[in-house]
Amino acid sequence: MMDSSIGLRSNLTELLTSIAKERIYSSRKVVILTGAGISAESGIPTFRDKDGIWTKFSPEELANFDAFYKNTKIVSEWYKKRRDIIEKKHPNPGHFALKEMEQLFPSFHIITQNIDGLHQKAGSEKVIELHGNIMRNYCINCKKEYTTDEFDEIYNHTDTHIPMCDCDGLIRPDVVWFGEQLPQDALETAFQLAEEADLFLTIGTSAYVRPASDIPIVALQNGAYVIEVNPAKTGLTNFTHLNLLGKSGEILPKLLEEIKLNLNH
Ligand code: BJW
Ligand code: ZN
Repeated sequence: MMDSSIGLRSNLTELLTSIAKERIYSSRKVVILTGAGISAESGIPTFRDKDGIWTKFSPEELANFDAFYKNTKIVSEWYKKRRDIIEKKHPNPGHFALKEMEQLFPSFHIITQNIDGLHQKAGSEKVIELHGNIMRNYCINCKKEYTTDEFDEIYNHTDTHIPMCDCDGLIRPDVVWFGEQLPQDALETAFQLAEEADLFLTIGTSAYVRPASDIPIVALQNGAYVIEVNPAKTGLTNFTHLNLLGKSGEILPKLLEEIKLNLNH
């Protein structure tokens, strides 16, 4: 199915096949799926690369509800540390290229597995968050929401470093852990968009975690032209129409320029 793999230093114009050009430039409904890789060039580590988060911490220990319930202090500290880092990070050229692309197509949506909010910081308007957002928190008992500042206020004034709501419920980050359902609206919208897409880009994700990894498959099954942008091969690579092998911060700005020059609607 694959057209070809495109190396980082290649000239995109010369290497896009005529089919790729035709499909990209005539697309009206564009859907993007992003993963941790798109934020790597902003200085946020991915999960499964050699410097990834899971090489230092086990997801079983930290990213599930039981871990949070049993080791609330450790898990809360870990999220607070990550939140403090992410808060200071900025979108990179990959995020900004997608923000510009949003203006070029009649329908353009980003479905992200990322919890860092960098697409929104870059100015993208149609962003669907599948795994939540690390800047939000809520009480597991009464569901009251807490901003980062409100969380920190409680956290910093608690000797135990166990953040508690007024109702005595634990306050957790608003992210989706293993074994938890994804937000239903977001998931339904994501699959609906994938079914209707003309062009689908899967960017910076290992496509390892379900159900997000099923979304590009649905796009393929429904006739979308599917492009992967990633410096490494993934479980999806052999199924996509085109693989742009490289960093999204370098490839997406080049792709944006091509689209600006050639869009035919
Ligand atoms: C670049 C780049 C550059 C590098 N440019 N690219 C068997 C047992 C138990 C469970 C399961 C099972 N099989 C399936 C499951 C379900 C499970 C799952 O998928 N597990 C897998 C481990 C197999 N899924 C779930 O549990 C989900 N829920 C669910 O299924 O509910 C159903 C249910 C039914 C009935 C009852 C209950 C539930 C929930 C999944 C939640 C995932 N959560 C996390 C943590 C979020 C919070 C946090 O951050 O702490 O989400 S895990 C982590 O992985 C995070 C990510 O969003 C997600 C995906 O990772 P991503 O983005 O793909 O990152 P990486 O690191 O894997 O890949 C980065 C890529 O970037 C690489 O390819 C690089 O090459 C590339 N890259 N630099 C472009 N510059
Ligand atoms: Zn509460």
